[in-house]
Amino acid sequence: AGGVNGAPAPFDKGGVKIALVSYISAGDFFQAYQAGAEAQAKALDIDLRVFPGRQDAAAQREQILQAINLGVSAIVIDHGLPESLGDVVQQALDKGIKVVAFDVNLNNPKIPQVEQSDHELADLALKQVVKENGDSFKAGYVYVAGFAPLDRRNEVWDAFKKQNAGVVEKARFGNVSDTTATSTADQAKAALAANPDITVIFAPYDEFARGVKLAATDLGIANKLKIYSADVSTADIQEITEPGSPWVATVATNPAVVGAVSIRAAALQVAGQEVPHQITVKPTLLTQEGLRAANVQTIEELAKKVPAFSASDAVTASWIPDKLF
Ligand code: SR1
Repeated sequence: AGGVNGAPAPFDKGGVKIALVSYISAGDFFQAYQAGAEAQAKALDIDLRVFPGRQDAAAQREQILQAINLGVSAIVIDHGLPESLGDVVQQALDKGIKVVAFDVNLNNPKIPQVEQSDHELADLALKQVVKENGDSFKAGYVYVAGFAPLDRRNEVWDAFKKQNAGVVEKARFGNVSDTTATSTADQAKAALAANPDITVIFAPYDEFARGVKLAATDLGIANKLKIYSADVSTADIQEITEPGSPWVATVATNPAVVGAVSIRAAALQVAGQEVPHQITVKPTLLTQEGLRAANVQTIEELAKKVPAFSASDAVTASWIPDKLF
């Protein structure tokens, strides 16, 4: 470890141990988030210990205890169930370990919360829904309660339905597991077969949208359905832009940028510098039409065209390299 020139202690010497403890590792979003965290850690000469998520609350608790025992200086907690984390997170704080939470509400003033402005994300998606479908249609909605970002997006969906009496939610389904897309596809197939009048699906997680698209294609109804989602990846861009795709828009950040921001929030705290309690990475609306017109095929191409996909100005400092992608 050589450290970072001009950085405050302990980053001047390098080798600072930080843990990334995830609840979910499967899927494009979480893999890109981890890759971004790793890139930012490398740029800061951090010894990043990654604990892969298995959608298992008990395993995540155990991993936090392991990280404490490893003597890390900070822990980034990526998703999880707040009720099973409170006491182990408190143990970390009591030992002077800094904690950052991404998309899990730990409700502790000492823990900065990173999020993608989920209310704005859902609002942008639903404005696009109205632009393309009017304010009167039959909808399907994909949701699983208990995940902070999905719960925040759900608040916006509930308010949207109240404000638009012509929007009727005919079916609600969803599954979060290590096979989210295929399990959601099975549920979507049943819901769409039972409700042939559904024309719009709000699926605010890319694995959900991928599942619904699979179901619509299998049922041969892709041409009468429009899917609106959250998140983006290279694979998503290909699914959105392919001919005849029902996936017409998504609202997203670059998850790698969010991963990098989470590590920066941890590093700043370890260096004894100020970090805001609420850290937001703002999402951008990406439409099928816009992606096709710009001939964008990968997340790297997107990063070249949309500055928000290459970097965020959240929690930066002069000593932190932040041009990573
Ligand atoms: C199960 S929660 C999935 C969401 O977490 C992140 O916020 C991503 O945006 C994804 O949609």
